[in-house]
Amino acid sequence: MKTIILFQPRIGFWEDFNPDPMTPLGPLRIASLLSKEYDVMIIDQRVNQQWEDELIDCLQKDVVCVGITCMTGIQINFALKAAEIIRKHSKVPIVWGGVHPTLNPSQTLNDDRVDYVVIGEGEYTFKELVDALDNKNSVDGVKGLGYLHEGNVVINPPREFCNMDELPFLPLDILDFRRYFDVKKEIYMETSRGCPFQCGYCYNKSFNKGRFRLQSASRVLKEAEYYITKYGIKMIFFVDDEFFLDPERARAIAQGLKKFKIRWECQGIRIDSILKLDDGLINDLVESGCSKFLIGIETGSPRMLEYIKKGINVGQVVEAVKKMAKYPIDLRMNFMAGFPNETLEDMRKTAKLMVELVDLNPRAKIAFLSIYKPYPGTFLYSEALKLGYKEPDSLVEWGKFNWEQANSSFLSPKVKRLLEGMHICAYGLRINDSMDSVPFGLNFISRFYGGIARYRFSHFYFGLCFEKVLKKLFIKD
Ligand code: B12
Ligand code: SF4
Repeated sequence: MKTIILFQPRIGFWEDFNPDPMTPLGPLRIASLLSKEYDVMIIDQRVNQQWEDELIDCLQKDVVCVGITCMTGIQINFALKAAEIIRKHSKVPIVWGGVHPTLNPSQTLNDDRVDYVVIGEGEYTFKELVDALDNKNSVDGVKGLGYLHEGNVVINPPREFCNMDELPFLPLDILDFRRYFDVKKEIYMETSRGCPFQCGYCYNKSFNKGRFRLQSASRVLKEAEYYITKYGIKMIFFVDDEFFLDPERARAIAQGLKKFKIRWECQGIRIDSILKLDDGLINDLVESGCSKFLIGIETGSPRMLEYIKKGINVGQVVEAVKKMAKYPIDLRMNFMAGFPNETLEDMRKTAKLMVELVDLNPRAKIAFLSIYKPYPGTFLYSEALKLGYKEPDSLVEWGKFNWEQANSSFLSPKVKRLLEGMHICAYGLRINDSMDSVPFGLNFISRFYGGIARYRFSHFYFGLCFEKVLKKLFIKD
């Protein structure tokens, strides 16, 4: 059997705090169509300190190609380092896929550590590419593929979206099981792709062309049952961008999950979706083990909510967070600051709303206050360009795009300092979070630190920011 190597690069420091790393869904999904005909090896830099040796060893086999996944940001750096090693030890083609190569295919192809780019959903495009490479056939009919031909970038016509119900289950057997599912027995699953909303900072409009595709409830339940019974999974994290767009589907999933006695959480739920959930459905969610929603609120400024096209207002945010207070479901709220044209007054409103919401509902905590960074294919990216934002002009430059730093050129030095302070101090507003993914010592310090963080957000004061110094001292990327 010939070999396909799939490489999952590291993303950042927070991975060090998670006892069970996230399921590498991108690589597993594309492996699912190949694992019967090829020996597919996933090398995951996040779980394997010896990844370099493992990579070099694997390259000695009869390898058809190496696939690398990556999103925008420092993950690109880790991916480039791996690609360099591959180039040094082998002549196999290197295929890049995932969000960043999809948003920026031509520029990605201009790096000499890239041979092919898979644009958008990768399952069928990668399968056809692998078959073509294996059989030494032309790739010019492979939809959704980008490559260089005589020095010129060629982008084939786009591929139609796949039918998610027809995708095989994840081939978990190709993973070293203990490395992923040992502690929490938690798996990541997707049950839909895309989202019809238009948020100005989000990859969706460009990546998913605004198209929302769902798996049926019965398929979701079959897949969940397979992981639970075959692998002893006790916790599912649904990574969908918006899980509740079809409430009847959500109800059927919740009702079907009850018998398994597991816990589950979901990543994507909008404030207006929460407002539409009826009591019966929320009770079904609770009885089926749903214990956490991650919600994007983004900003406390009505002006900014409108500008970023979030499609919600502050009144709805307050109402939804209050509504959920009577249910045993944790809320983890995401915020952002540093948008183009955002003023200090807008940021002050965000800080104020964060504290207000945490007070409204004892289960509501801040997940992150992210520093807004523009990436291609979004409305706010074009807004940033109007303000003189200089797009990174190579893959290497995109790898310096650090989500933890405020370095967009449209921000003043004062605002940059403030944002980095807000970003790091927001971790302190997670106090009393179960923090199950954080070591005990850090959990203890963070509880103690909560009062300071709260003071800072209530008074919009991020001066004398010793937190930034501590982060630099103790945390590596
Ligand atoms: C889970 C998740 C995470 C996890 C880790 C993800 C991982 N890959 O390991 C964590 C929590 C760590 C995370 C962190 C962040 N994330 Co995130 N995350 C997600 C989320 C919700 C799901 C990812 C996923 O598994 N999807 C399911 C898989 C199957 O989809 P996929 O990876 O796209 O794979 C398909 C194709 O892309 C392609 N493909 C993928 N890889 C490859 C490789 C090859 C070789 C081929 C051929 C094809 C291919 O085929 C796959 C099947 O069709 C996505 C949103 C989403 N719904 O996808 C955001 C998303 C990827 N995250 C995003 C962001 C912005 C972040 C953060 C910056 C958030 C923040 N502000 O702090 C940080 C990154 C911090 C850092 N230091 O860099 C953005 C990325 C935007 C961009 N331009 O890259 C997304 C798209 C969310 C959004 N709404 O904008 N994230
Ligand atoms: S609701 Fe979420 S996934 Fe949908 S466009 Fe807005 S940010 Fe993106």
